[in-house]
Amino acid sequence: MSPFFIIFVVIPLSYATFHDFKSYKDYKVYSIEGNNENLSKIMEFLNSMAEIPFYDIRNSRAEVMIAPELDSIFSNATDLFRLKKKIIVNDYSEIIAEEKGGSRKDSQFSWTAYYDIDGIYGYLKNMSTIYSNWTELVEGGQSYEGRKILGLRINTPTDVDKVKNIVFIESGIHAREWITPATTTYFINQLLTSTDPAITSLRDQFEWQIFPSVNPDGYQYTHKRDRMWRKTRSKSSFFCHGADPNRNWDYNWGQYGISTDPCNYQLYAGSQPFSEVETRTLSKYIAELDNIVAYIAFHADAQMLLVPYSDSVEHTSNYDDLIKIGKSSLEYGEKVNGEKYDGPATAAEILYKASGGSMDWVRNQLATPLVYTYELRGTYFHWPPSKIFEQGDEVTQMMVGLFNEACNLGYC
Ligand code: 0X9
Ligand code: ZN
Repeated sequence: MSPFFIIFVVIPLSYATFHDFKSYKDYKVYSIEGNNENLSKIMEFLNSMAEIPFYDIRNSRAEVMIAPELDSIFSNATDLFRLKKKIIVNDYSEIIAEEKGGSRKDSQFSWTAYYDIDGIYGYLKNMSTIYSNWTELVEGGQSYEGRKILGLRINTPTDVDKVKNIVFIESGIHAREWITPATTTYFINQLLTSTDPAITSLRDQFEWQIFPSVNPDGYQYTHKRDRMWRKTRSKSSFFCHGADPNRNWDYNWGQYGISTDPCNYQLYAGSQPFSEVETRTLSKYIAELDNIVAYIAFHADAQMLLVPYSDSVEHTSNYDDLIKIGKSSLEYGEKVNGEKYDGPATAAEILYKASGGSMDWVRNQLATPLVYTYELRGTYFHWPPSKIFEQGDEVTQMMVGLFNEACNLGYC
């Protein structure tokens, strides 16, 4: 082959292949039904053959995203394993196109479009300047590609000379769950600007440490390259990247709901606990905060409220309180849009068992009394940009309901 061919044709072509935004043209989402054992087997088979951008197995049913070139293999495999299949999304690229079409005002952050990491960090910086008397930009850790994990600390002055308890919000640990950073900045905006007494008193009662995107490399990758990316962006093997940052924390690491394959697209737990710089640095930052009363993680899109622990059906010492408080949160949320969430309950009871999550580590290591994971709404990590405010208002009220009941029960 001529060296000119390599320089002028092969190199630009491969550059384009690896550096373009993946279109997901004609990728379908299927629902398949059958017994759990066969569902696990088919997923094992498909995962060994190709990259499966998304799958989820629950209660004799799975949802799986299939590339067009895998379609006939998938069809044969479902016949072989005697599984019933149904198409639920015909072309995922159409969903991505709708999402990209959000309306944004020039140079102004809004909640009618999705912003990349620079947009989100720009917003946080801007707020820390506008409200410089009682907010501050904080650095919760670093990422593999050298980004900071930035958050906003909100601490309004009080008459009483008392150190406030901290509410810590972790959002966007899974890169593709776009509604979580958007909802989190929406909630920050509510705390900063609302005049509703329920929200201003919530703001004043605690010190808030809010991190909209704790996996900034992964999040940026979903904007620039691959909308379905979930993990970090570290090098996990010669050809593969990333570990699931919600399987990488040092509590029962590597036991349930994980993969040991560095190329597994969703669930690789990392080479060891805290192998990822993001979880290692963030956990250190959190451990140095003395008085966290509540740790809240936002995920999408199972529409449920989870309490620790995620890898066991065993209940924590204040489980009954967690459930009461969680119920109040969901009741307040439901009043906004009439939406019901599953739970509160442990992930092991209503979702699936998963080890190495942040929520479990925080509860076990720091004995933080109130620990929750909110799985927000959406379908296949998509939520229309025109409706971000709907999710934002719901979550704001969920926070009001959560802390109302928490204070009633003496946690404030
Ligand atoms: O699997 C997860 O990490 C979460 N679901 S998601 O679809 N957003 O990926 C559930 C998290 C439950 N909590 C822990 N495993 N700690
Ligand atoms: Zn998640």
